Amino acid sequence: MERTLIICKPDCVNRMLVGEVLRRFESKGLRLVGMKLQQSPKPQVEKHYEVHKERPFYQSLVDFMTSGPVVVAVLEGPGAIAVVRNMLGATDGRQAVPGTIRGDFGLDKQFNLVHASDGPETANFEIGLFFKPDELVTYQRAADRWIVSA
Ligand code: FUP
Repeated sequence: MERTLIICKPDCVNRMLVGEVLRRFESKGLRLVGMKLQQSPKPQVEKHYEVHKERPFYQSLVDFMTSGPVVVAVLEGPGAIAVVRNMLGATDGRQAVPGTIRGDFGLDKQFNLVHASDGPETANFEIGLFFKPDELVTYQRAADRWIVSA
């Protein structure tokens, strides 16, 4: 089992696509283990995007990510990190393949709806940045769901 962090960005919340995005992940078989709506504090967003600090789009990205509420969530499932990244599609909505979230709903590189962790280390770091341990809930999947074989 793997966990990954997703952020439904301010454009996603503003366009009322949060339910659609979560529906896709849930339908795929990924389990929500943490979720909240928040107005992100600037230092948290700066830490989250620290790897892009020297990039020309960094300031604009931080401004965007603090411009309105976001929904942050942790999803769990086998191979969750790669599965979620594949379902998001390419960073730029113009290049993202139809069928992916960005491919179906976006036309922009910055307003690209959803963030998702890109590897196990990033996922650990990002989950710790946005959630306290007691905000994550572990529960058993029902045996009759037929999503993952034993
Ligand atoms: P992704 O992993 O697909 O979210 O994309 P990156 O890690 O390459 O970029 C992080 C965020 O920076 C993207 F979500 C959008 C933003 N970005 C820009 O705003 N402009 C760019 O030219 C590249 C990325």
